[in-house]
Amino acid sequence: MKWEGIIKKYRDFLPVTDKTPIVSLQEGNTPLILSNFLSKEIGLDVYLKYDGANPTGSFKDRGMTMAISKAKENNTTAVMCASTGNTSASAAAYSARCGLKCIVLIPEGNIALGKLAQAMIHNAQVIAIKGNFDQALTLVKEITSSYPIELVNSLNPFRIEGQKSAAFEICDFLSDAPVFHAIPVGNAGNITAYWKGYKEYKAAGKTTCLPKMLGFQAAKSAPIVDKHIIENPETLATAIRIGNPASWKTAEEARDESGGIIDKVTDEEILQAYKMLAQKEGVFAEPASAASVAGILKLHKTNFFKNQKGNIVCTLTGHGLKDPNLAIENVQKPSVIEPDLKTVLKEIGIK
Ligand code: AN7
Repeated sequence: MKWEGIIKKYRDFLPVTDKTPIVSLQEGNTPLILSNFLSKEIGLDVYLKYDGANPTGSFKDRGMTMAISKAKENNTTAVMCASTGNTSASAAAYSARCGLKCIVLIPEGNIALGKLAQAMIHNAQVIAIKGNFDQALTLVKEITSSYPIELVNSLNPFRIEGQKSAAFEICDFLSDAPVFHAIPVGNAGNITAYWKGYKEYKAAGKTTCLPKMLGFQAAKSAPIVDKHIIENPETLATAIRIGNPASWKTAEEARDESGGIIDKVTDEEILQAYKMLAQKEGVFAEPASAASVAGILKLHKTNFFKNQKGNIVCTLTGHGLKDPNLAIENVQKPSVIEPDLKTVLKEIGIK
């Protein structure tokens, strides 16, 4: 089958018309990988929705194809976002594809190297603020509400519309909805989008059930779990270093309507899951993505999945290459040796 991106595939579920110029990089159709290690460990079939395999390396492309297509339809000339990195990379790429000006506000020093490189090479205007994501988003909201610049953060409803396509793909692949869906939570747009997608697919008769949504925040950036705004959020998973999520309320709705939970995982648990995915599954996802896996492992320890059957899907939201520094910091450095046969053989344990 020819794959032309999520808008063409799921057009009946999306607010597009014949007049919408579709701006696409053929996003979506990402792998749903059965995790042998996690399935054995937990006793249910655990699938990894590897959205790092999208064109710019994160799930943001699903929402961005919609937001940018609609911006073009409305004759917008400039778009703007605040970002912990992936939104800015995606906005910059889709803007470049259709000749839009793209302005991004990022928290200085807290965005992974790969994401910064992407925004810059796609020629976005990148502005680093001496503050955090929440402050950047406040500024962007103010500017886009006063000037003719389109907001492309997930407060833009077209972003959520596009992102719900990941839930459709999972249901199409499994022939029904999973029993549990685990997902990292930062600004909470994605959990909102998945829940909307699952509900719409069921209403359309495409599935028979709905999953329980399991959201996971980083322990020191967990406003929804802690029930208050975090002024100075911290975590090595910089993608979800967010203290006042824009979609807070709809994330709680997804949790409560689905009978799920939103919990938190420590940086140590995130790192462990991050390494496990790379070393036991061959799947390199960025640390924020590993929060979903860290989360189900945490729940497993409390017997949460005991006597449960069926599938768990974990969304891996971004590619591991986004944050090369973190990978290198957390493994043994290569040994440096003389370039002769004897020394190399000795190094690999052949006498
Ligand atoms: C890899 O790019 O907020 O809960 O500005 O990059 O929908 O915010 C990124 C978020 C999870 C959290 N995993 O998703 C941004 C930004 C990765 C991410 C999240 C993000 P939301």
